[in-house]
Amino acid sequence: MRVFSGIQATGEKHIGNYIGAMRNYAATQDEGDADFCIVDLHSITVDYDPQDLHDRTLDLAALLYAVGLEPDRCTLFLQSHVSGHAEAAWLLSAVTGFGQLGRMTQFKEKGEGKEFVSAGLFTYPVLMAGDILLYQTDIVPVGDDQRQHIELARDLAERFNSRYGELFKVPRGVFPEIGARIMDLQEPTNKMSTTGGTQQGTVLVLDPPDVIRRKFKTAVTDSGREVRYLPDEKPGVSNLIEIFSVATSMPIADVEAAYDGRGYGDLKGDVGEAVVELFRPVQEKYAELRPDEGELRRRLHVGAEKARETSAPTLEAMYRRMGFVRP
Ligand code: ATP
Ligand code: LTN
Repeated sequence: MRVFSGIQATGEKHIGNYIGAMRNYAATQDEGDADFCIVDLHSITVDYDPQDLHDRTLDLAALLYAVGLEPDRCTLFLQSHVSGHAEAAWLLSAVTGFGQLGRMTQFKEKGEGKEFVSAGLFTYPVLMAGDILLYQTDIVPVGDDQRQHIELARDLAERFNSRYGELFKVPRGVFPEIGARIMDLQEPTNKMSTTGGTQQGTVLVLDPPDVIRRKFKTAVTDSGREVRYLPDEKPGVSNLIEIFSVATSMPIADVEAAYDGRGYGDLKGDVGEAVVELFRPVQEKYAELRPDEGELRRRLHVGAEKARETSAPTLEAMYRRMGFVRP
């Protein structure tokens, strides 16, 4: 089985990224051949700073190794190191409908109210589909916000297959049962996000312990006092329960039972503490790995070579099926 996922190179990673995606990369790397891609080409579709992109890319590589990706159990690489990704995006744009892209909610959300909306933001999902399809991927571990993009990738695979002959495997998204959509602690009806959320409501994996505790202590909860998992009625408390459940491996019903008759305050304090403990080993490993840029670059170089080798036959087949004269 082949596993593939991509993660943006900019933005500091938060507990939503960790629970919704990163920890599942680590968990799936032994389920088959796993490729994980830092999608730096995607990062230029919104306003960004080049020096920041450069530094954040290396930060993220160190963080992914720190959460448990092992160079000998999976392939981690930078999207821009494997030129086939940009090529696949162009080729797949031939089977992508303009109207289809216009319906993408992420495009609408990220473009809304902006003075400048890049063409790249619009075609972004085609690049993402290419990322996945080039690796003949079976499963894509992602958070809930990526459902529509995965659906598009499946659609493009099917359209290509029927137009040019069977080539791509049609991939399937896998979403965590708990924590597929972690909400902002200050605005629990909105997804936690470094690009769209509040700073105080976004807990970063690399936040110092005191900052983590404070963010949970000040989390917005709902009216009432009962610690019950009811996402529609009690989005704030339900979000905290989900985070606590993941951080402690305690089923949701047990969390509810443990806080029966106690107030929200206890829960907030305990979630903060559990998350500090959850991130402690990750932060320690990160501090060890990040300074050695030579080693990070070496690992990414090896990763890119492997990724090129895996994706090259599919890229070549795409060109041939589409009628290109090959050198
Ligand atoms: P952001 O919204 O912070 O800008 P993003 O979703 O645009 O993040 P990535 O950092 O590439 O971009 O996301 C990496 C992974 O994290 C994706 O699989 C995404 O589905 C998942 N993810 C992002 N936000 C959340 C969240 N709040 N809850 C659960 N999973 C999430
Ligand atoms: N669009 C995703 C990032 C992404 C991705 C991918 C995820 C780019 N290419 C391929 C899974 C598979 C996001 O915004 N989080």
